[in-house]
Amino acid sequence: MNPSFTDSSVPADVDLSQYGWTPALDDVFADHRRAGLVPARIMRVHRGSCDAITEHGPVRAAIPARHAADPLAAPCTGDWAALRPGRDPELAAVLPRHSAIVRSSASRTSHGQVLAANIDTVVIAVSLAAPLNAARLERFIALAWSSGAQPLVVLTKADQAADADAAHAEVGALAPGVGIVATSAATGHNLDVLTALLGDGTTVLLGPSGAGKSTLGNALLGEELLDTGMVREQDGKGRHTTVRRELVRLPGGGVLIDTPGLRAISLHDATDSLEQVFAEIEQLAEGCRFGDCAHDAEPGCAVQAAIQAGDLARRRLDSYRKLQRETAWQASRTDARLRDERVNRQRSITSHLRATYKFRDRQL
Ligand SMILES: Nc1nc2c(ncn2[C@@H]2O[C@H](COP(=O)(O)OP(=O)(O)OP(=O)(O)O)[C@@H](O)[C@H]2O)c(=O)[nH]1
Ligand SMILES: [Mg+2]
Ligand SMILES: [Zn+2]
Repeated sequence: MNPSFTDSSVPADVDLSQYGWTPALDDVFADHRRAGLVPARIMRVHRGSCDAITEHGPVRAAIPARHAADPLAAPCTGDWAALRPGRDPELAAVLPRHSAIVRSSASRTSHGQVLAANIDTVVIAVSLAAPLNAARLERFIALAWSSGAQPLVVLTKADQAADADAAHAEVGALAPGVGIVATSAATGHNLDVLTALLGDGTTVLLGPSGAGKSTLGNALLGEELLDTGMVREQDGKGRHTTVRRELVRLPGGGVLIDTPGLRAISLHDATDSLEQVFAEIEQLAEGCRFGDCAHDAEPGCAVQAAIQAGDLARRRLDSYRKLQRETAWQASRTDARLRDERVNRQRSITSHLRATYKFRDRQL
């Protein structure tokens, strides 16, 4: 950590544009600057503090407890923040996000959990050395679309693929409108293509444990900065080697966020993104006789016709329905929570008003 960051006489030694800072953010930050705050991008979050990069190098900044109250607003890796400099730097504000990966948290509340913020590309790592899990890939793609960033499927371990072309085609059928590139960190295959695709934006690596996210990250970095681990012999599953979300700068421009392998992905607010994940079904549905066709037993159903003709896998339709039910349920939980919050807020306003009037009445 660099304590000199508190001293404004020290010239800036980090160009934050290399970390994704834009002129538009300069405008957003103007008031913070006037208030004596400095911009920083959050690289890593700890309990009660974070590591962030500033114009004067990396610092550890305290995160006041009030920022943890709303999990969706809590600072996370990739966030731009306004820090109050000093001997003990402190996070004062989180800037508005242009994209965020939000999954439904495991808790009973309907709050989401932000995995990474201000992402341009979501790389979904899929190992070619293990059998394809179609339903899981569909979830990852829905999660990626709903973030507001561009998904990209990266097939890893191409050097171990039984039939890379067949796997490519299989993934293509699950991911309409999503780019797919097969890579190998072991042989370097297509790493140049991937580097060009990612450009100088912010990329997050998502995928199950053992998919090769950190190994791919190191290959893109050109050095072993990220921890990697072995997979189990029998099923190719990883051992959750990466334990925290971590932002690093890529040598050719752009930044990379490595993440721990996700065990389960619950979608948070993905209703719209499902239509993109299952774009071919939505397109077929335009040919159904009834506008509100449920693609069950309705006459003139183009979706069922495509299944009969072997043009659409029944599994895809089942999967779509399952995820639709899940997001509808999530949405109803969110609605219930918002309603409760509104009621509580209203109650406290009412009791406050009552107390005020009582007080005034007594005064009169
Ligand atoms: N043959 C081959 N093995 C690879 C390749 N990429 C990764 N591996 C191996 O796959 C295993 C898991 O790699 P990691 O990079 O740790 O996987 P991860 O996705 O980061 O896993 P978590 O951090 O647990 O989420 C390691 O043994 C790697 O050596 C590749 O391109 N080819
Ligand atoms: Mg890892
Ligand atoms: Zn139909």
